[in-house]
Amino acid sequence: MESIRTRSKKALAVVSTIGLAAAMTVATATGASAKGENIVFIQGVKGDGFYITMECGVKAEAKKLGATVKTVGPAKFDATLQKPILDSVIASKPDAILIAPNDVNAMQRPLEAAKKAGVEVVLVDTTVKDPKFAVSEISSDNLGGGKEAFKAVQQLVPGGGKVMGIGVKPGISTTDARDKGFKDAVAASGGKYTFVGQEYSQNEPAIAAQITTAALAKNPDLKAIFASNLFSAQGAATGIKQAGKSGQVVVIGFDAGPDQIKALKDGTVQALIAQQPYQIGVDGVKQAVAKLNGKPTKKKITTGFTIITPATVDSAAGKAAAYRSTC
Ligand code: T6T
Repeated sequence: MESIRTRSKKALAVVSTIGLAAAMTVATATGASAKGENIVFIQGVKGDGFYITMECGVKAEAKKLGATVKTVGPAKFDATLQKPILDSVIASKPDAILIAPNDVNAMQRPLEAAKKAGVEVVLVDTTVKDPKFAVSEISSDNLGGGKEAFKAVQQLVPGGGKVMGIGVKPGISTTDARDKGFKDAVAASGGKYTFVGQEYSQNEPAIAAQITTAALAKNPDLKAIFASNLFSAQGAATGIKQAGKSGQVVVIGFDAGPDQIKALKDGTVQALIAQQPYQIGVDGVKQAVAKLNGKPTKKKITTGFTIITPATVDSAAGKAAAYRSTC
């Protein structure tokens, strides 16, 4: 005769088998409607409105497609900090990563290693020297963006004069292309404008502010500054204010974070070139999921930008183009 204990053990076994079957049904059902791809988004740097907005797009699209996504990023825009993060992500064996590499050279081999380890790589925003291992490269037309910045200078300072650039640091595909686009456009403009130099902020607003005040002391007749990313533009605006030159020197900034929108409204900055980071995030997840499901992918996707001026900043288009600080 079975003891109560044995019987209840058996009963328990039946219950757990049913429980397991039920759990398996749920897993299968989830798998059928969504494959549950495991994606990691590695930002260019944490706490940057551009990548925060991109993360919002990444999360929204991942939710829509049933993928899981985790976001990580270095504390500074610096390949020596981003590489170990990438290495540990590869060790965690996700299905795919979306990454904004911090340097065209330094991140090349680490990303090739990701692909070799079986992780699909989608390059969002920045790229590397030879991106052929990547599923897709998704970014703004950065060279064109630099040229657009110079067109804005031509409109705002039609008489010509001295102009300069404040970038981040050499080796970043995006800002290098913007800086080049601006400089080339100045050179092609027939001598009315003089490019007095390209400086680098190291992505630190305080350094961009120092560069600006020093440049104004050296060239009191400076007419315009092109600051090719969010933190450079933020610092350029601070420098202009510190020098008491608000409205006297034209500042064109790339990106549209809250501080930059504020500077535009208070007249320190005259135009912002807002990218579409949310869309880059959406497209990044779409490409990763397509690849993982054997569907066609696009090697290159170029997203657009919106030029925001004081006249358009409060319009629906201007508001939609502004970056987010939370999702
Ligand atoms: O301008 C963006 C991004 O496109 C660039 O690659 C790095 O700087 C930003 O993140 C803005 O801070």
